[in-house]
Formats: sequence, structure tokens, C-alpha cells
Amino acid sequence: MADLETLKKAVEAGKRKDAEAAATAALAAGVAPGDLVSKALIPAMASVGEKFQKGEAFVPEMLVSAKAMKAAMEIIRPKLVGTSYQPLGKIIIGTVRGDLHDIGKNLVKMMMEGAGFEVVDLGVNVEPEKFVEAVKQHSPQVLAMSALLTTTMLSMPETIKALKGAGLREKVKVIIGGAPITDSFSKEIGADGYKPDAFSAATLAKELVGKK
Ligand code: B1M
Repeated sequence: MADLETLKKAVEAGKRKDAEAAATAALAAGVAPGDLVSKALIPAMASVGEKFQKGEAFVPEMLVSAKAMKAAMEIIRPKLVGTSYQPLGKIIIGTVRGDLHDIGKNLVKMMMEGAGFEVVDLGVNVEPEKFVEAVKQHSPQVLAMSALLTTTMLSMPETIKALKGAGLREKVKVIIGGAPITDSFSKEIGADGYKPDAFSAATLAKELVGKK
């Protein structure tokens, strides 16, 4: 569809104003807000990420694309959230200790909000103790952790251990994701599930709370 392709290209090129205009035009034309995220924003960032890995794009290009994507998200988010009346449940999300990558985490948050969850975002560089405190405070059904570095993913089992120590592990489902995470790592550390992308993470959250 032309609207989706225009938005995807604007994000890939890091053109913030074009991305905002494309998102606005696509919504006005009746394109589903979820499609704008899953069929334009996510593929655009995946394409820029692949170029980065091949040495065809560099951090500055990645950052302008991320800014364009975030600007488009600001326009799409109210439409996503506005479609649900009752939250399916509550999710705590954050990028783990030592890790400042938040583009993927923000996408996961958006897809979860779009799926109908209330999401409490703890941001980046979240200590295991802060996750535990948030679970105590908000009583979420799901705790979602994101990590992009092979070093910081090791904070995930620490957080699970801290939840157990606080007697909270049985009260919350733990899901994890991020580029270095695998299904076997998820099983090894005793998480309730792993998914490789934002859309399937939101679907998993729905399954875990029995809403799918
Ligand atoms: Co960084 N970085 N970075 N970086 N960065 C990577 C991750 C890296 C692979 C690049 C590389 O070397 N090829 C590498 C990690 C190597 C490793 O550990 N194996 C790396 C490095 C080394 C670093 C620094 C250490 C660099 C340095 O300073 N020397 C440094 C670390 C800073 C820190 O965190 N302490 C650093 C810094 C940065 C920037 C600040 C410049 C910037 C981040 C900006 C930001 O996030 N606000 C940045 C970026 C942009 C990247 C790359 C280029 C892109 C990451 C991204 O946003 N991808 C990345 C290389 C790459 O991926 N090609 C790289 C797009 C995003 C949509 O994908 O986050 O994977 P992703 O999310 C996906 C899935 O993983 C999944 O869903 C999302 C979409 O569907 N997902 C989940 C994510 N979380 C999930 C949670 C779930 C389920 C699914 O359930 C809860």
C-alpha cells in the first residue's frame, strides 16, 4: 500500500517531517494504526539495522531514522491506545541495567499499548531492584525486559532471582527480548517466554494473561 511505503521510506531516510506527514496522511486515509507500526515502522528500522550491520549505514543515520520513527509514533500512539476501552492487564517494561538502547523497547511498549495493555515504562538502565519495586507497587500481570547488549542481558537472570527473593516470582509472568536474546536463554534463566519482535511480544503477553 502506497501510504505504508511512503512512511517506511521516510523513516529509512531519517526524514522526520516527511514521516510525520506520511503517518498523518495514512491515518486520515483510514490505514489501521497497528499496520503503520508493524508494516512500516518496524520494517523500516529493521532495514536500517541490517544496513548498519553490513557497514552501509552508521550510528548517525540510525539515530535520525530512530528520531523519525519516534516522531511518527507520537502521531500514531493516541490512535492505537484510543481503540481499547478496558486494559487487558498491566505490564511493567524496561531496558535492563547498563543498557541505554530503547528503540526496540519503545516499539514493544507501543505494540503492547496497541494490544490494549496499560504499560508502565521504567525507561532504560533499570536495576533489578527497581523492577522488583515496580512489581510491588503496580502489581502487573507481566514484567517485560529488553536488552541489546550481550553484557547487559546477564541482568535478566539477576532480576528473576531478585523477584524470587522478594516472593514475587509466582505473581508475575516474565517475558524477555532484544537482539542477543534467544529462546534457549529464556528457558535457561526461567523466564516465561521470549519473542524476537515487538508484535509477537504483545501477542505473547496476551497469551500469558489468557486474553488470546
Ligand atoms: Co548500540 N549496539 N551501542 N547504540 N546499537 C548495538 C546493539 C550493536 C549490535 C551494534 C554493533 O556493534 N553491531 C552492539 C552490541 C554488540 C553486542 O553486545 N553483541 C552495540 C554497542 C556495542 C553499543 C555501545 C557499547 C557502543 C559504544 O559506545 N562503544 C553503546 C552502548 C550504550 C549502552 O547501552 N550502555 C551503544 C550505543 C548506541 C546508541 C546510543 C548510539 C544507539 C541507541 C539509541 C537508542 O536506543 N535510544 C545504538 C543503536 C541505535 C544500535 C543499533 C545500530 C540499532 C539498535 C536498534 O535500535 N535497532 C544496534 C545494531 C543493530 O541492531 N543493527 C546496536 C532497531 C530496534 C527496532 O531493534 O532494539 O533489536 P531492537 O528491537 C527489536 C527486537 O530486538 C525486539 O523487538 C524490536 C522490534 O521488533 N525486542 C523485543 C526488543 N526488546 C524486546 C523485548 C521483548 C520482545 C522483543 O520482550 C520483552
